[in-house]
Amino acid sequence: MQEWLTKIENAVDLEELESIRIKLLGKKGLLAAEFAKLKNVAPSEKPKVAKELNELKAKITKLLAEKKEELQQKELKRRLESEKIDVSLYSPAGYKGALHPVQSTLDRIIEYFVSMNFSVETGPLVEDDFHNFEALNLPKHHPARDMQDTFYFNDGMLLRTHTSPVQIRTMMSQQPPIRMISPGPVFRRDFDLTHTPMFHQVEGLLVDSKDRVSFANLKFILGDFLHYMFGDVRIRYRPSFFPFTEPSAEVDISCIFCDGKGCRVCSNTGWLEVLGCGMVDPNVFEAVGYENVSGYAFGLGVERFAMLIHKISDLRTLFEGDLRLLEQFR
Ligand code: 2NL
Repeated sequence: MQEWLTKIENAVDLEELESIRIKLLGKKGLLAAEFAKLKNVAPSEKPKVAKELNELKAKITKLLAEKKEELQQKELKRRLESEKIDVSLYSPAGYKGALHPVQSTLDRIIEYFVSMNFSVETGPLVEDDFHNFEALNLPKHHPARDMQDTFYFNDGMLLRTHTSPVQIRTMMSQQPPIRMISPGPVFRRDFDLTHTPMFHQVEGLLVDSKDRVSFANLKFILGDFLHYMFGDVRIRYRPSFFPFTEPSAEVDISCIFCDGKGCRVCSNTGWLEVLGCGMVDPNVFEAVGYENVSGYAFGLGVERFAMLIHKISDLRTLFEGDLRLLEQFR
């Protein structure tokens, strides 16, 4: 038997140890054979022999378990050593990463407004009804709050549908003057060729005393901004409506694909809609406790800007994570 104990001790891998275990403790193993011989042992001797056999079995079981643990540790150590990744190694020559076009577009938008002394503010993605709707002059039962447009949690919280709640939070924690933009992801229950459930928005807000902010100021900064983003384009303002601004306008640039002559991208109108804007509605100022102030605000979709700037025709390519897209932006 000592010979078998030595074999256990000398086993080099788990496979060998398992074959030893079967040979010793298996149904047809050596110990089973010894136990079978018990019936031939004289009754007076039986308890003693049986006790010895049981002790031997316990000893073997314990040795096998110890050896198994030791070999497993050895195997783990070997794998950790052999599969180690050297993060300091150089990657193959010429293989460079690239910024996603949505990120580089966002960077450029932020760069413009920072240069104009706007601060960059962020806030929670999971919002409450007050900051996302109520304070923005979207009272209960307003159609924009419809279950169909908003992702609601069971406790009444929701995924923000625009970045405006960041402006609300900023106005409630700071005093005017305010000059800020709020970039970030927003969420809507909308999924088709031209809509994704998550997209990125940048909204801007400027608030100062009543006599210091006008629609002309808004037109200047947006015109300057659009020329910075799109180069030498013509700009027009169309009257529009948003619950949180009054008056409100949508801003178009002359089509950058056909220079305003009319093509498929601009549906033969010669114009592309790129921004929504307006003077902040007095109800919004009342909700945040501001008095005797005036302000302008605007909002844009970053994916739309990225698609126009890089002439990407299918929105879905921005979300597929296909490296062939990024390879074109290195
Ligand atoms: C669009 C239009 C807009 C705003 C966003 C705003 C925020 C506050 C007060 C007033 Cl706190 N207005 N934001 C104003 C006008 C338009 O976005 O087309 N976005 C993609």
